[in-house]
Amino acid sequence: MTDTNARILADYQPSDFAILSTELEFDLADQATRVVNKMHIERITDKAQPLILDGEQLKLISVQLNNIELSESQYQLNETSLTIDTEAQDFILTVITEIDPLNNTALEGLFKSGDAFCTQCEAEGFRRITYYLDRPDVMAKFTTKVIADKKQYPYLLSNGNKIAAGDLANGKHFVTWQDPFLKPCYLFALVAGDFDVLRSSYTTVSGREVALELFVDRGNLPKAEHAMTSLKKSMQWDEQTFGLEYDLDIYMIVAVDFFNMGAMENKGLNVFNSKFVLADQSSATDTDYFNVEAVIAHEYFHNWTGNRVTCRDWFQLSLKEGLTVFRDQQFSGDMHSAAVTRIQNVRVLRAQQFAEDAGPMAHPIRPEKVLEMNNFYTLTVYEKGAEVIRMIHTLLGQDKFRQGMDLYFQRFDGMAVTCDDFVDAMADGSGIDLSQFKRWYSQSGTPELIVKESFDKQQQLFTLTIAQVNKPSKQQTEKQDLLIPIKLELLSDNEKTQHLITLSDSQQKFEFSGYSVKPIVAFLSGFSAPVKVNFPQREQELALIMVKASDAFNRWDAGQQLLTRYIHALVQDADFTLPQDLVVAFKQILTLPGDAALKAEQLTLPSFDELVEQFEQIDPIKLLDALKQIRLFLAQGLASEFHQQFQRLSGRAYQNDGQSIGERALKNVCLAYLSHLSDYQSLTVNQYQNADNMTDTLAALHYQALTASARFSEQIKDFEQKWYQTPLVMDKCFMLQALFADESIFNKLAVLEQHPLFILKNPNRARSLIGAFSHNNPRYFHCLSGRGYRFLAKHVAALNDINPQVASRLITPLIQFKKFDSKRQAMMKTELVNLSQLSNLSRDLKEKLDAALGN
Ligand code: B3K
Ligand code: ZN
Repeated sequence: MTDTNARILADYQPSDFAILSTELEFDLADQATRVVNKMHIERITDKAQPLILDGEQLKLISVQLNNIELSESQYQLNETSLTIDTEAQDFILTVITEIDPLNNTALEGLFKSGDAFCTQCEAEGFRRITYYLDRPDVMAKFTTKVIADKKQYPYLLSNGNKIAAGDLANGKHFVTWQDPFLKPCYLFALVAGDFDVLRSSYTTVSGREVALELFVDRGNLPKAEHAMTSLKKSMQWDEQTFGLEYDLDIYMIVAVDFFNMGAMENKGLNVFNSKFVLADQSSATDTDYFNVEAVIAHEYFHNWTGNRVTCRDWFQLSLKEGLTVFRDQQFSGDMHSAAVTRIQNVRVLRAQQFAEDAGPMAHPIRPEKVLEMNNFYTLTVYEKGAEVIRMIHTLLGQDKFRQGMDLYFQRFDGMAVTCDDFVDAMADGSGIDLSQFKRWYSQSGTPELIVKESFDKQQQLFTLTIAQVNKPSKQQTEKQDLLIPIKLELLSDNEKTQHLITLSDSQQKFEFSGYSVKPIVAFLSGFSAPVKVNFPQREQELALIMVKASDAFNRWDAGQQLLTRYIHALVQDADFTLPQDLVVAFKQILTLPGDAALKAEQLTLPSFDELVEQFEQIDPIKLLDALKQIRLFLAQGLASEFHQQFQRLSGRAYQNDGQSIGERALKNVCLAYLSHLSDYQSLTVNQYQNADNMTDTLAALHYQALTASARFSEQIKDFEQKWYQTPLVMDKCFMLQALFADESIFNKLAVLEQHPLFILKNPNRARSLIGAFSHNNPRYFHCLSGRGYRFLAKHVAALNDINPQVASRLITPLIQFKKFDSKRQAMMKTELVNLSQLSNLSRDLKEKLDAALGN
């Protein structure tokens, strides 16, 4: 990347100024909100630097220094900053700006979501509200007065505690909030609107009562209960697991329909995409319920890992995100099945993070160079970041991990720190050396482990030789050996032994004595490191691991490895004969007793994305055909077993407990296989008609779309009529149609783009059509006519003007073009080149296009 505006980690300099307090006053109006920002500023270095405040898309009204208005010659203004040449050491600066929330379609800063005003400041949105030192290591005490029309906006919210409220002239009113905690401006929030409020309270472990308030659109109160319950569970879990207690007297969550991502952890006032708040039996799936709980937990956990201790600069993002994802994954594992939660996390990592780490935007979990910070809220920073924390947890063990965390909070509460600070605290708190381990923070790419085994019968010695390969990449031509914790289990006739070994060199031998027969290795138990494994075990061994390994991840993974081998064989040779043993193994899983949710995972084939990741280059249609073949083979080989299970698990009244959820998942996996057989076509149709919950409804329609069922159009129409007024379900309706696996999809897409409810400005809606098609309809996205690529590129171009963040997320499948055959590469590249020539190309897209096109 040649852009000179890119920021570099190594260039970090502390701020020359501190902001001791920030007093804000907002007079809200759709197109002309007036923001008064009064800052108490102190010079904290002896450098004679001018004060340079960040600001974008602001109309500056006035600047006062110690109450004296500055003339235009006393400051410099440009597109991104306001510079004040002053030698003052300690002063009050008052900046008045005007902003236009109504036309803020980028949804950064202050914007309107429907009838409500709300904010999104992370990473650098605050500079779209007022001129400020918009960086996370500048922390201030905020007081915020919000003024608005009382009828339209009865609720005026901001961070902290309410300290004043009252009526004003012209039907307006005001509320003033004060946040007693120091915070960077990215954690600032303001919301104004008319809502229904679900109120409850939580008594903390030390006996303090916290008011809990959940704000939703009018009429949605019953759909907020699950979010409230999830919040209380999260508060309790953090007390019990990490000894962390909530610190304000009030915790508010507001759900809005227009939001770029999942949610935002603003101090005391979380703003959420309504997708991660609202849930009830008829409109939300089991996965939605799970995700609501997980995102509520994630944002709540940020109160300590993110807010009380925050990042020194944005390169350190994984300090709070990797750690908080790890915490929410542990929480979900404790609330549900730890094994299934782990497997699902690994699937996401392998399918998406590995792809990112092998693609043009590959970066270490602590990136070193950033043009647009919003591009770095990635699977790498979040999910691989969480794996890195998990490895520390594995190396230290539960108790020492906790000691490290305790020391981290003791040292850094109220501060803005680095990833190194975190690892040092974990090392000092536990007494375990993590110096080599730190390389995980600076090295991109997925390591590969090459495993060889040997057995000396005479010595009764079993030896594993493990090598690590860290392939050089364009961004990092030289890579270093990492410290990799590897859990494994040795299975022999009479015993199973678990081991934790650490690989620190490029190749090491590990010996295990006392074996009269060669044991079988269940390798990388619990997926103890985010690596690829090259270990050519025999099929019989994998089959044995599938049933015998103690660790559920190992059992599941052995099955996935077997399936993957056969899929690779089919890609090589479409006439490859699949072994009947596979049917036998699947039959065992299906019929033997066991956890239904785990069975559902074991019976699910590796996804297209997971498989693409394993090839250097692939013809996507060949891969899809191989997947189709194995799916049909299993469906035909096990039709009566699938049907039997399906019937056994059907027709039960909806319940929301873990077992029922697992059984629904298993039932729907059976239905998925059966939907490919002509004899069972009526099953999805009937399930749609009889379902009493969204999980079953959606599964029925989903499989109809994937098999291009003749009944799909009639049932989806019925679905649409029923849910026309419910935005979150209409997102599902668009998504289902985008998955229709038939040539006619392009006509369908053309009709859907014209649908009165297709609103490109709403990120959820944009994702539900454009994202769903390009990500989850690979056969037509990759069709040789190039229509799929053109469809995506056209919408990315439109979104470049409306909402660059969303555009930049949606472009992902196009920039990963190197994975596909040369014909497709050429077509995808053409679209990227065209996009790179857009006249007003956003920073977000520019950064990705430059990386993809090698500029
Ligand atoms: N911290 C926010 C993400 C902000 C993304 C800005 N583009 C939500 C979260 O990770 O909890
Ligand atoms: Zn987060």
